[in-house]
Amino acid sequence: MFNFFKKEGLFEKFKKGLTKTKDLLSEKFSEIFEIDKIVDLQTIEELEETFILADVGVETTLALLEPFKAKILQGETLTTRELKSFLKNQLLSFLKDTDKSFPPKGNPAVLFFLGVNGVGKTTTIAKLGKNLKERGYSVVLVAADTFRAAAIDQLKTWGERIGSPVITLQEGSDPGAVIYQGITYAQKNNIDVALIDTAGRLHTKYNLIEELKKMVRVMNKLVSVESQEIILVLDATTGQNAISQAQHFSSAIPIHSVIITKMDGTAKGGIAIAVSHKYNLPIRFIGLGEKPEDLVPFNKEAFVSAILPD
Ligand SMILES: Nc1nc2c(ncn2[C@@H]2O[C@H](COP(=O)(O)OP(=O)(O)OP(=O)(O)O)[C@@H](O)[C@H]2O)c(=O)[nH]1
Ligand SMILES: [Mg+2]
Repeated sequence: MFNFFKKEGLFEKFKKGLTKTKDLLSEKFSEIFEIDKIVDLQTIEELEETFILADVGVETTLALLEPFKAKILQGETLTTRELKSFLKNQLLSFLKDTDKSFPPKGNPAVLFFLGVNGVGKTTTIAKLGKNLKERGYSVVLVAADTFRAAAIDQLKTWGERIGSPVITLQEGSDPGAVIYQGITYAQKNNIDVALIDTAGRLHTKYNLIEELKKMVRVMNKLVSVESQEIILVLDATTGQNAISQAQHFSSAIPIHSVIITKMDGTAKGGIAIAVSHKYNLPIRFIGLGEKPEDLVPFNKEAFVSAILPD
């Protein structure tokens, strides 16, 4: 997975893209960890405040620091240096891994994107489609966002730019029907990866979630679960709301992974920890800007060392 983008400097780019979150956290952390001393409850409380400020969320923050609080309450001594090293491991364990290859194996592999309005589903599909093509995969884009004519046109334009076929039906068509056509097209034409764009929808709207379930059922009839990846796209700038989106969507649909976009513009990068920990979801990529090369694979070691430097 980490070889997905083999280009130079990705690690640096990843760290640079996290600058806002890093700046917010590192100032506080450097105060806390500056001198090696015995940790007291006040130190833990300062850490709690800092994580909550970076949108790690109250529940995940408490879970993250609970073992250290317990140690102190039991009268164990812990130095700030020890705490930092334990905390790093704790953060790493909160960020879930996946052993599934990307793209998944299948003829075709199907990547299914969902999320609320404007999070970056369509542009992420374009970025990934371009990258997959550069790596020698044939791709097809499937315009299952039939809600607006403009959404179909947006995907068509991307398809032209990256030189990939785009499967569309008229505005207002059943999105399941487009998925059926898109996947069968890929099967007939021996296309490696089908990327399915869906309409942005509120995670709280019952009928829109039911529609999503129906789309997944159509996909399941055509391809095995092993060859799919159902990807929830979240916008980092929405902070705690993104966590609520992860909760609602993952209780309705079997989400396999998450892509967090717009990480470049926000200090709310802590949501990666909360989403991954609370809903057991691996983070595949993060979006660090609007250009194709701004979508980079998530690397948890780099993430943790960016927010908690040595
Ligand atoms: N800064 C920044 N902007 C991004 C990123 N990803 C997407 N965007 C921008 O977010 C805006 C919305 O992107 P779309 O891809 O149209 O979002 P969508 O989820 O398909 O939207 P709907 O189809 O309306 O639900 C566009 O202006 C994108 O360029 C990112 O990682 N960083
Ligand atoms: Mg879209």
